[in-house]
Amino acid sequence: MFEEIKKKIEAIVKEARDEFSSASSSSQLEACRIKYLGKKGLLSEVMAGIGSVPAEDRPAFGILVNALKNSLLETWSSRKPEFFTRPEDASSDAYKGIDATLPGRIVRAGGLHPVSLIQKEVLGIFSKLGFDVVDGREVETEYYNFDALNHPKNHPARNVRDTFFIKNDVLLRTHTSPIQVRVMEKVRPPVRIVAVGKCYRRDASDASHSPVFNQVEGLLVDKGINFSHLKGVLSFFLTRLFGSGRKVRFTPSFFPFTEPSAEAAISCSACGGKGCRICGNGYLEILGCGMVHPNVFNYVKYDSEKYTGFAFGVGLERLAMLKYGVEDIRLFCENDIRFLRQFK
Ligand code: 2U9
Repeated sequence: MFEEIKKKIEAIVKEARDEFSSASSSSQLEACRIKYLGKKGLLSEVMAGIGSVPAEDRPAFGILVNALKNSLLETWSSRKPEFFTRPEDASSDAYKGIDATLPGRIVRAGGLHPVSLIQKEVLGIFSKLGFDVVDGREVETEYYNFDALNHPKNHPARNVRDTFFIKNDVLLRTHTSPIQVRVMEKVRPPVRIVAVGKCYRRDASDASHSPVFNQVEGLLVDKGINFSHLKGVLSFFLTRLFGSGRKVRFTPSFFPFTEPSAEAAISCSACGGKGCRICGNGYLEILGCGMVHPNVFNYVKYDSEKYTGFAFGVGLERLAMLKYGVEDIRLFCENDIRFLRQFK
């Protein structure tokens, strides 16, 4: 009985060896491997018949089948490298219809939006100076958006044509300043924060206006803070962001929440501050700033005799436009991949 099975196995192995030897392509060799050595192949079938082998012959049967299986595996693996296809072997079956000399497909990694990039950079500069980054609610009350920031009751910005009102007394914040008011209500001086987030104004959109934009505002309150601290911090910030080759200039301005108030500008990169077609008078306005108005301190119950502070505000889209040379603010929200791909 055992002799019979042994002969049968040896016949299968001989046949397999012949087929492995005559295979002339990797797909033929693979077909042979599956036929004889695969999970449902002929050798597995023979092995499954171990139950019909007399008990005393089973160990010898197992050893024989395993030895033959291993020798077949060796035959197969010795032939396999012959069909190993290299890119230049374009005539092989594996490369039919494929031009292996073509360059691979480039997988593009995503990048940050230019406004996120500039936001990161701005917040990074102020964080290193010791400012804490804070954010807050986009839906605000009239009190935090206007009253506590010393806007008179008849201020034009309170008008429904300038501000998005949700209902009486509730609106979409027009600046991030309510964040600072809320922080000051909770924290005693010294305060050193930068507030960041989206703001909303009912502006018709054009190349330099958008009804939604992003702001960063800073606030520093302590004993003995004066205008030279403001100039020092903001000159440092602008030089860090735009490079030491640019001059920084402060000119008087007006905001309800600061007194005195100023606007900071940097010299135009094209003309170096002399004045040209791009800038007009040689300088590009970047941000607003000033010493916090004592009325604002009164609202948050800070003693304005004891503490002084400076504040500033900057639009991130404007900064990104100046830094990256973008001429239309609307490009930032159009999601045009050809535009966005230019930033990394
Ligand atoms: C508190 C007190 C004072 C924030 C300030 C400006 C000047 C300013 C504009 C820049 C461009 C807004 O985005 S923009 O249109 N901002 O000019 N912002 S001072 O002053 C504050 C803020 C909070 C409690």
